[in-house]
Amino acid sequence: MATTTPTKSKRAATENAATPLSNEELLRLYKQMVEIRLFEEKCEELYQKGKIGGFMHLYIGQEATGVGTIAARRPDDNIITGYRDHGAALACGMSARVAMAEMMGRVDGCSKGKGGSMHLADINLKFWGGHAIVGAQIALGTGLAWAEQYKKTGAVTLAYFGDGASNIGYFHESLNLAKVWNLPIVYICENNKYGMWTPVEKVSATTSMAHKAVSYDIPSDIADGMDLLDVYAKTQKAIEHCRNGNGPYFLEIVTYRYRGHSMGDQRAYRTAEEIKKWQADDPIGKFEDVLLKAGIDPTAIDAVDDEVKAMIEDAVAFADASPFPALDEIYTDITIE
Ligand SMILES: Cc1ncc(C[n+]2csc(CCOP(=O)(O)OP(=O)(O)O)c2C)c(N)n1
Ligand SMILES: [Mg+2]
Repeated sequence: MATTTPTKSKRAATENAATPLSNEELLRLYKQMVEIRLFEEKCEELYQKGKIGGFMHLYIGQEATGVGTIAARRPDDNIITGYRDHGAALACGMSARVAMAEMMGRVDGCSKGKGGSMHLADINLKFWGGHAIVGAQIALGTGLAWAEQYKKTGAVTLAYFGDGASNIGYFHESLNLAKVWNLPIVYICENNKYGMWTPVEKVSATTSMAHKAVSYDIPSDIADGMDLLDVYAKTQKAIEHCRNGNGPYFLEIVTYRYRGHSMGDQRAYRTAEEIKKWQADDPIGKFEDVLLKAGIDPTAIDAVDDEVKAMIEDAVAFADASPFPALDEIYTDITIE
């Protein structure tokens, strides 16, 4: 594919292999992962040029988690996540134009240019954002699930958070209440092995995130975050559990972020070998092999790569042509306590 980050498809697969998805759907999900990767590679470039400011946390390496889980949701199921939110926003259907305008602080962004990278959101897509306070989205997501239960909508909430966030009070209080109230929520822990630059084993009593659900009597599973089909299948099962009135479910997704915690992180705390090892299992390269095995023509894959490249260029041009918010906008859309 067209990314500057190494992906590993050898394009050698020839036999047809059955997958639970149609070829059209496989290509659509592949396109979403490529869109996230190219969007973020462009954001890195724009950040270095000073076109994007503030904090920015990249999702590169974790694309199969966002795309694979969101592909399994019903359109009225809620999605809520932390500050590493670009992947979820795009997978929920936010256009690259609107997301890029927000990244660049322009009025045509989803938060009118006032939220930036960490505050992408669009409630029409049932995407409740982007939250900068570690773990806050676990409690907010639990509230969303409670509201859906109260209104008897049948909608399930998917709340995403990191391994680091599993040590915070919000996590434990939320899981407890969700079980007590039998809430329709899937807690999705994206275990990328680090909270900022601290390895999980230094700060967590157990390195198994799924194990933490046991103490709240919440059923759990572990998915391979580099394998979209595994993520998709396990999320489907989790959502079904919740939709059938069986209460909360916990899904640990083992994944890896290729980039630093945020821009400016020198990544001195991990080795080049470790990063290489994960990249050899790249979720996009791996999924490209799934497409080839399903009999999809390589030229169709190349065409998707080209289409996404053009889409990202178009998004940058759109964002660049959009104005910055007016100064008097600074007091609108904010909550003062
Ligand atoms: C309440 C709170 N404490 C600390 C921070 C600073 N902080 C930002 S990200 C982060 C690490 C979170 O790691 P993890 O939950 O594993 O998510 P990841 O960044 O790996 O996706 C910390 C401590 C914060 N934003 N909010
Ligand atoms: Mg983490």
